[in-house]
Amino acid sequence: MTVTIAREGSVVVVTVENPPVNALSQALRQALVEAVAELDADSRVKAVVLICAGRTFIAGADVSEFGKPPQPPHLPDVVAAIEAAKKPWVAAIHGSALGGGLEVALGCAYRVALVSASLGLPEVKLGIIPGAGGTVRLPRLIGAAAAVDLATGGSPVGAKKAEGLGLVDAVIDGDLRAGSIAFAESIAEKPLPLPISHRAVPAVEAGFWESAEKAVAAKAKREIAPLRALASLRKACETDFADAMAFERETFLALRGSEQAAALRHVFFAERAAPRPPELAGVTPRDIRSAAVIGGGTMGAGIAAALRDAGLPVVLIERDAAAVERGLANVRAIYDGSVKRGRMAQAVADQRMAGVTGGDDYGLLADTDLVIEAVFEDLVVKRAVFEKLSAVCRSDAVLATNTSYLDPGAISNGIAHPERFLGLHFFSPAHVMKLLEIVPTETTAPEVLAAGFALARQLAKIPVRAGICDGFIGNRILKVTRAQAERLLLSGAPPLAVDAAMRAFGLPMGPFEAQDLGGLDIAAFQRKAARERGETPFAPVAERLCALQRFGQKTGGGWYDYQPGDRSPQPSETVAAVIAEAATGRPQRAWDDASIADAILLPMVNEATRILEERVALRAADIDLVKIHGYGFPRWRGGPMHYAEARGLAEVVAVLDRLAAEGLAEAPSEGLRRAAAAGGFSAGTVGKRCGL
Ligand code: T1G
Repeated sequence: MTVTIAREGSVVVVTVENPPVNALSQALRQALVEAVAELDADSRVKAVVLICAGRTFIAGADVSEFGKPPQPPHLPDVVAAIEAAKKPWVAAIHGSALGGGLEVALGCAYRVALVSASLGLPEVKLGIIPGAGGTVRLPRLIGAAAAVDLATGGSPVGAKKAEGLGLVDAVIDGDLRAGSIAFAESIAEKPLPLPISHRAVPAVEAGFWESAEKAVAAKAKREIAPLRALASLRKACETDFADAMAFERETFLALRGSEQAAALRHVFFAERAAPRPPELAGVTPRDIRSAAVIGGGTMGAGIAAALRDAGLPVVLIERDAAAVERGLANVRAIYDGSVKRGRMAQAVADQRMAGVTGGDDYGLLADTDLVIEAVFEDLVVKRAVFEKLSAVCRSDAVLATNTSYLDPGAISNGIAHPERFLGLHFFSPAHVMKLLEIVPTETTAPEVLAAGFALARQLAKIPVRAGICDGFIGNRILKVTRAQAERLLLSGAPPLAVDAAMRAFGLPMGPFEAQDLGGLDIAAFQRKAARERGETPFAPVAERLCALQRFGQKTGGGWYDYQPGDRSPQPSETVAAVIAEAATGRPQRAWDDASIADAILLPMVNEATRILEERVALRAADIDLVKIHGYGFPRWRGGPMHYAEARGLAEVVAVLDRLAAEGLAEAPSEGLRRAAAAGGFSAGTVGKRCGL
């Protein structure tokens, strides 16, 4: 970490360099306070430019320091020192001025930004609120309404919008350093502007806070921080600066130690580690500049759109001209939907669509870098596709299957250059869902696996390496979720209660509502394949419902009944009768939300631990990312593995032992008992049995 001071006439440029994102470590805070004192004492200095080296302005407090006691100088004091400086400080922003970085900029007399810069207060995404005046100075500068949007939503704004809000004083297009020095020279002789902390907050109309609270609560759902940020903003608008700062700091420190903050920090670092798995360090990925998708159904069209959204030209292959037209129409429908929802301009949609070429001739793929197969989930059908691809594609092209349940090794068996093959498991809708399970086979070359991870970065997806087993990571755990949900039905908890309990835990919907949305026939198809492999999937009620052609919303009834045109689930007498019959002779017990959640979540953790033991997943955090980005597990819980660790694995094992004794779950795995004894899932505790 360095802070360098350079003279440009009467303007001094203070350059911060603390890679990778100029986070406000203790050393940087100290250096900034010293720079203020030094420059205040230098009469030759008329103005100061604060600029950062590297890819971004200060991206906030150093999140990696959050687990430790805060060290002085504390950030509020650093900001106050800059604000009280005798010379005007100009914050010169490029990249992202986020959190504490924006708070430092709010301490400066002026802010200028490169046109490509962004500014924001993302603290709520880490389960905290700004802790150095963000909720206190921002409303004084840009008004309460705009401040509420920024601080409770956590999303940044671009430089132009920031200028419109009055958050920055000028937008610079070109050389930021030169532009900010010129700006500093232009204000150097002017009287210092009134410090933001001394400014009054513009009044708000009656009822503003009440309606803001409703809106923030609706968006935040169970996340605590957004409403706390709102409370701090209101305090800032209704009391004096000092009281408001004290309130903000107290709230910040309280949240910093909270479970939600710990969970969101865990996810923050897991998401940053995911694209760079240590096992691929130093491996150069194969280059992907062109792509193709085989199959224009729901998944194929979504994958084609995701590739186009990343700027790749796409060829969409289908078996014949009519199918090609249907496939192209499916892609077009995705863009039409985005335009209709105001998420994309028509011109952009047309440009994206123009980059999709349809065809039924595999010869079109002779020079394509990446081909992703997304045809019907049948081994014979998929193998036929790869036989053709194996013949026409370059030996260094990357060939991938989007299978969700079949063995990629079996699909690629016999193709030429099998080292160019891997599984890329997208989640529906593929152009929206962030998760990408990357499934190498025994022969996948490291540079091809690395290409999968690089593709994920290109598509702004969260990549997780998954080993080969039935359902990889996510769907394997989903099978346990569904089996546990059925066990609950047979022991006295009706679908409505199970779904309500899982929503109360924080999931967007319960297991039965989710199946009705996706279709019970999908899981039935997988169970059939599992039985053919000699497995005994547990789904006694679902099997009976499928026999009654109750496949969910699409058939007007599944676990629930649905009125035509109405997606709200209605309890079903038919289902209740099927459950009663299947539960005959089984012990019934009373269930509440917590015990239902335990009976579903803890067996998921148990299965996830087996997945770790078998190295189908390499890190517990990877499993958390899969469940959060692929299955709606609440981010603020940190994922099932983090949740279990935070709760205490010893307690998890004890509850599972009790459930197993009642025949309501499998007993804890050896790996889970070992992790409980070791106090966590960290590397090495779970895998000992495999000699890892
Ligand atoms: N602290 C520590 N490390 C950080 C960091 C931070 N704030 N931000 C990023 N990193 C690390 C990250 O782990 C990764 O490390 C590397 O930098 C590159 O990150 C008082 C208390 C800035 C938009 O929430 O949003 O200020 O994996 O891969 O895609 O009010 O990082 O290489 O070892 O994400 O170019 C508020 C969080 C903090 C911003 C760059 N600030 N960062 O994105 O790179 S709370 C944030 C980001 C706060 C005050 C409060 C992004 C980025 P490694 P990356 P990127």
